[in-house]
Amino acid sequence: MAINLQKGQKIDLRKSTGEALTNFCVGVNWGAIETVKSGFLGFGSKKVVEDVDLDLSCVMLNSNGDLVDWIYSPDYNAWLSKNNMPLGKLTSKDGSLRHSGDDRQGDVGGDDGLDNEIISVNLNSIDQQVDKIFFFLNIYLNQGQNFDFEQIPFAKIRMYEGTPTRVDNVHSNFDIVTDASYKGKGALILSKLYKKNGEWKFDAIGDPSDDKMFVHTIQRILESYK
Ligand SMILES: [Ca+2]
Ligand SMILES: [Ca+2]
Repeated sequence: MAINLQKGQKIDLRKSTGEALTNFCVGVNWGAIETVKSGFLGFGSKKVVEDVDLDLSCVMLNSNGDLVDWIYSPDYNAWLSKNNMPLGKLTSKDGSLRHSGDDRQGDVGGDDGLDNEIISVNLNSIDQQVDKIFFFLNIYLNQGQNFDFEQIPFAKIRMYEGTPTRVDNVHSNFDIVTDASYKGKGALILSKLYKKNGEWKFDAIGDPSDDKMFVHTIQRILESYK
């Protein structure tokens, strides 16, 4: 049975058999914004779909809270390079974390049951000095996107065994409720994997913020969450 996580809940990474969960996917599933625009006197009503481009990223920190490695979109590399910041990439240096690639729309016509962006994790090959991994989600900075997390119909994070296109066994689900408290918020610190007494554990965070760009979310994590 999959565990349904509440905000702030901490869990062990163990399968129902008791064995450690070491190879899994961290996936985020979300929907596009669909509204019905009514025409003159009710004639010509039509459904309007607004694409929702969210970006799943993560940072890997050592026990002092210093940045060791990261996964975030290479789409910003021209800007990052101009500002002397580390360039985006979709695989960690140790090969233990791999991003499935950019989804720029979200599900149209309701939840399709598959995750839109996924980071595959192999805890056995993570660089020894990594102590915490934070996962976070940002609304892609684009002039065409003028919405916040309150308007997105659903957003969920889960951990499961399988691949980005095949779900074998769901370990845990974390429904991020997009309610009024998410108004104006463009970023979400989702969760962290962390080592305690040599064993990896998971913490469902779910904190929204009004960061305009993922670099601000990274800064927030380094300052307040390490
Ligand atoms: Ca995206
Ligand atoms: Ca989906």
